[in-house]
Amino acid sequence: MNSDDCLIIIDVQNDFCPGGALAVPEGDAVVTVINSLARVFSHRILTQDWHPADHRSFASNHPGASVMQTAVLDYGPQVLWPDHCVQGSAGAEFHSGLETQGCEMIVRKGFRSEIDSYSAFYENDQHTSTGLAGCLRERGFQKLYLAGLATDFCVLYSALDGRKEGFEVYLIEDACRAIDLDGSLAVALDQMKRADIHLVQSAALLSRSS
Ligand code: VGL
Ligand code: ZN
Repeated sequence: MNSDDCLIIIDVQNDFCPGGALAVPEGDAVVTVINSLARVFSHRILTQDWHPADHRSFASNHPGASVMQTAVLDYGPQVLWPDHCVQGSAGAEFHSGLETQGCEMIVRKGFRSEIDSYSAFYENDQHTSTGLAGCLRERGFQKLYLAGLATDFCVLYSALDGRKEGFEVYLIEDACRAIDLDGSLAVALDQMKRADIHLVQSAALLSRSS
């Protein structure tokens, strides 16, 4: 891969893996794929979902609400999740098998109690910036390759915002897994196609550079 390519590893955390609070089916299957990609990308960045216990995306903070229900918050509709990725908890840690040592930056998101943040670039109010776009531009990256969890939430919104910020965006399909809430995976793949986000498989990237 080239020096202006960056692998962005989204939310490969215990709570999104089997046994976690918001387990994505086969979520842990992305770990070996992402570790093998580390061999061919010189630049890797991690994101970490990082919520305070009183976070508004948690159903537990809405009396009478149930998990996976949609609520209307100040910025619009928001799925109410089980408590997950609470700052400092074991569930918020990266999966223990994930090779994080060579990663150059960790972007934490969702740390404001009132706003959720699926995207690595903008919080769910679509206005509050994480600062990532500026960092990537200053580092001179042009092509972003996305991997991680979950395809239809944090990976999707990161991919769409990456395009909006002018990057070329590639989704490494087999390095991601989806929550698939009411058909959300199919909708996500369609949205990404329409936004000119390229779908690629890890094998193609691995063979290209070996
Ligand atoms: C995510 C739901 C809530 C994700 C994060 O990483 O896709 N999904 N918080
Ligand atoms: Zn979250």
